[in-house]
Amino acid sequence: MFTHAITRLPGENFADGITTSTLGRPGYPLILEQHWAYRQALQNLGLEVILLPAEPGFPDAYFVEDPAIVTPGLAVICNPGALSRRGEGITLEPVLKEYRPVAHIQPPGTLEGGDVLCAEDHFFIGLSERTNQEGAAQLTALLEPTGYTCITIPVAAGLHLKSGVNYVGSNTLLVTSSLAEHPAFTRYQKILIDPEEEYAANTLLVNGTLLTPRGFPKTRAELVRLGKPVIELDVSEVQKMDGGLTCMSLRF
Ligand code: CIR
Repeated sequence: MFTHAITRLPGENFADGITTSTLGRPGYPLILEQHWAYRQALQNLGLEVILLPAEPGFPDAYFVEDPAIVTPGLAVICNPGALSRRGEGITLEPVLKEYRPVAHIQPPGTLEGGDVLCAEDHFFIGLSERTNQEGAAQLTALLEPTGYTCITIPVAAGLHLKSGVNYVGSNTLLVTSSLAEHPAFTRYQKILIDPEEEYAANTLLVNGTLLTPRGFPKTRAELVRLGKPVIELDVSEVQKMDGGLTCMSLRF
């Protein structure tokens, strides 16, 4: 069970963050509303939600999932592959230190939390434009002694590994077709995402409830079939910045 979530307020300049999206420029009042609803949903699921102030120097910093990883025994400050995001971990570190011992990914290793997917006692680490083999090896060396197994997965499409696959409990992965056939996923049940709904692969399991982006009815119907409560959240402005539901919090 998660008891805490760290979040960060999007700054007024959040639209200056990195994006490949062609959905248009996002609006500030609307992302604040969507971020509030997201925090509220986590709180309703029993989490204490920590809200950090915006970081004007780092427009992507409200995607707190990328600069750090938290496991039951450890917090890891990442070295993001995106140059404009290096340094986001500095203000997260003192907060994480209140809860966990903190380790660091060192250059030339790069790693972003969006590439790190935990399924029970196993970690999948995406090798992407943001996360390299050296970063993955450093994380593996930190996690394996604490009882986890780790495996790397090449990310050919999308920003991060979790843009294309997420664990939804019950030994089941919600996965896009480009990742579904990876041999590391053989032992899981799979919900294959409809090609028109790929964004919904970024669905978040929190204490037995699934948070999924609004507007993806086929995925929603599949998730409902799993028998867990499903909550839809509008994250249109977050999607415009290539982000999603997992990216906006560190759960532990
Ligand atoms: C970036 O490109 O770094 C941000 N605009 C989006 C990060 C999304 N994070 C995530 O998927 N974990």
